[in-house]
Amino acid sequence: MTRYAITREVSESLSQCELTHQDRIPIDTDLARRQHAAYEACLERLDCRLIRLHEMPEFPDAVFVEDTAVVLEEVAVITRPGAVSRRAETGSIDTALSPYRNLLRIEPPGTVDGGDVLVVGRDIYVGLSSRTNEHAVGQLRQLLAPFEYRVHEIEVHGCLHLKSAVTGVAEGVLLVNPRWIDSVAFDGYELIEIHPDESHASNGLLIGEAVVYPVAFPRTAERLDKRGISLELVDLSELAKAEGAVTCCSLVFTSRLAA
Ligand code: CIR
Repeated sequence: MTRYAITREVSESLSQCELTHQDRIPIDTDLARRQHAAYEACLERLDCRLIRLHEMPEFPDAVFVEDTAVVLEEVAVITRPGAVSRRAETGSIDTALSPYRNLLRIEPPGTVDGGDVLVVGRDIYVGLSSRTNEHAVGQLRQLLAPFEYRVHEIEVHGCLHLKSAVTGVAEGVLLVNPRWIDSVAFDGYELIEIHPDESHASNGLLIGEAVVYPVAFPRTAERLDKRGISLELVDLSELAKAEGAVTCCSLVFTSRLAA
């Protein structure tokens, strides 16, 4: 099995990104590119073979490839992103994924961003957010029924995506911000709460046994470290100004196919 990570170069136009819960502040695009390159190097250290897609200069948010697809073991679902400005980002993702997975697609009026889809084993949690609607949840349920996934919907408040509020950091262990979701939905998992002073700290990217995690949240990092979770720290300060985090910048999956 080879582990792959699809990434995309940072767009020159990143400063014109969509913003929902954050104010616009200047972004240093060159620094964003260097930080993104360091993130890619981190993925490579974690044994990912990179599939680097070309920049889409006219799409400020195209670096956030996570929102364009949900890649499962058996199939991948090409999303229909909630922001109209991001809809056309999916075309090249479709092409990049097609050698590795059969592709299914979300159709209008469904909208869903991959950032709202948290897959934990056979359970798929879908955040109802400003980007993701119930039509898309219904379509996901139908499309994935043959593969025996359980699709659950979760209300998300105060943040962009479900995965801004909760991500998996080890088998059966979730990192959560209880202010943005009702963690009762995740009864049965071991929950680690973020440090209350670090509201954006609940997004970590689990690859194998390690978690790619932002340097920006040392107090929550300490909690993870105490729990024995191995962290690979990255600095994504510029992409954070575009409301991005560590899961958003890649689509990680395994395949028997060697490209
Ligand atoms: C957006 O609003 O769509 C981008 N500025 C940020 C997307 C971040 N994606 C993610 O968390 N999955």
